[in-house]
Amino acid sequence: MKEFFESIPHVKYEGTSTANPMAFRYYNPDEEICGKKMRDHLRFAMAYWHTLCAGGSDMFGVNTSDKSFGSSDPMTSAKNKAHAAFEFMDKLSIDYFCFHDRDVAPEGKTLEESNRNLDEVTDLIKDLMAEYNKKCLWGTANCFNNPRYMHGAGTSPNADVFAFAAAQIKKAIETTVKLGGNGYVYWGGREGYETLLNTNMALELDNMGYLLKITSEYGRKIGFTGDYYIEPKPKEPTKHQYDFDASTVCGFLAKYGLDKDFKLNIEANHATLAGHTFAHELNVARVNNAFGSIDANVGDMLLGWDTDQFPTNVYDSTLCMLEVLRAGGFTNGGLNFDAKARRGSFTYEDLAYSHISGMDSFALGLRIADKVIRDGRLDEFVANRYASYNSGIGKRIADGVATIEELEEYALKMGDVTTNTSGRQEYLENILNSIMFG
Ligand code: XUL
Ligand code: CO
Repeated sequence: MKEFFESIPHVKYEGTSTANPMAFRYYNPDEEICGKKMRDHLRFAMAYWHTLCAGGSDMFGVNTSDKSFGSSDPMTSAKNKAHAAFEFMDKLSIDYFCFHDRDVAPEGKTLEESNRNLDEVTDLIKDLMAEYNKKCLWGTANCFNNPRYMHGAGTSPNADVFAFAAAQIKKAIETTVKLGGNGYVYWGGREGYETLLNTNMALELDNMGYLLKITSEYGRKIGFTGDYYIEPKPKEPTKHQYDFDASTVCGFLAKYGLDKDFKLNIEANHATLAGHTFAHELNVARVNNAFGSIDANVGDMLLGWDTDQFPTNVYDSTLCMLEVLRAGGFTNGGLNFDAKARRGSFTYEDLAYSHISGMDSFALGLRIADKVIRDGRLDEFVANRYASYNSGIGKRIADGVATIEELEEYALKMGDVTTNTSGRQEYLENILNSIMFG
């Protein structure tokens, strides 16, 4: 097969002294950090839709980057794209990929034709996975692009659309199983609404719960043993997306009895759109036993939409990796670069530079997060801050045995609280800086 990315070399770790922009300065895949190789901590994945498909178009202009990979015939282009995908992952030392059904093979005129296209291209992808030793982090169905999904998929007011979405998801799960996917993601593409004037929210939510139930149960029946994830997002494309944020999704999962079989895929840009930090959303997932996987990207604080930029903010990657380490690391999840180079960064070299910058930022974040944990001062501070729950009345509260009468008697005897101590936020921020920058 012809080489597609001739200007991209095999990118290697060269350490911090290198000035080579086609090298890693922090990501050394086989180096061990707290007992595990960096590649196993980070489990980097390439997002097929951005890296192989997105051409830089926006509301004001057409593509700036050619992603047809040498053919205008959709099936030939899809097969060339598969070869290009594995060449790219190989050159960048990316071990995993994530895909939507419609990223890898073109949609046909009927569902049957679409399924046939998917089978044909994924036969090739399966061979390429074996040849290049690459794995599938997760698969998903694109139930938002086609006009049939204009009012949603599982939350469409039209039952025919619900049926079509169910059939499409069934096939996407089968395809994920075929490729040995570690996970399957549900992102509620257009599952939300624009106006209550035309919306039956109760029915839409019940239908969405039912769609997740029957499709996820089907996956288990055909031998899918990986994780199911919901990916929260508060808005865009709809004004009110039902999967608003991690907390909302945890409540939804519990209501529809799905909490035992679903975790969360947290995306940084979606967190900030919901008015949260990335670390907050990861923490909510962790404390609800729903920490699963991550879409690593970043938005622009001055823009109110999903810009899907490559993440280069090392504070964010450090706080993210702290959450990952505290969750005990990834099991089936990983760091998927749901990110695209800017429209003006239109060359193949930019594809490499953007992945290198994202991978190095998270590798550095992992190195610093490990130092923060080994340093111990932040953990020690937090443990001491809650020490009043380790004995006496606090322990009785934490154990859930303190009665309301007992608490009243305790408060009356106290007269007033005189034991509050400083939260020391600035002191702690300075500790973090000193660990990061020496
Ligand atoms: C959209 C988004 C999706 C999901 C997969 O904002 O993040 O790409 O990650 O459908
Ligand atoms: Co995403």
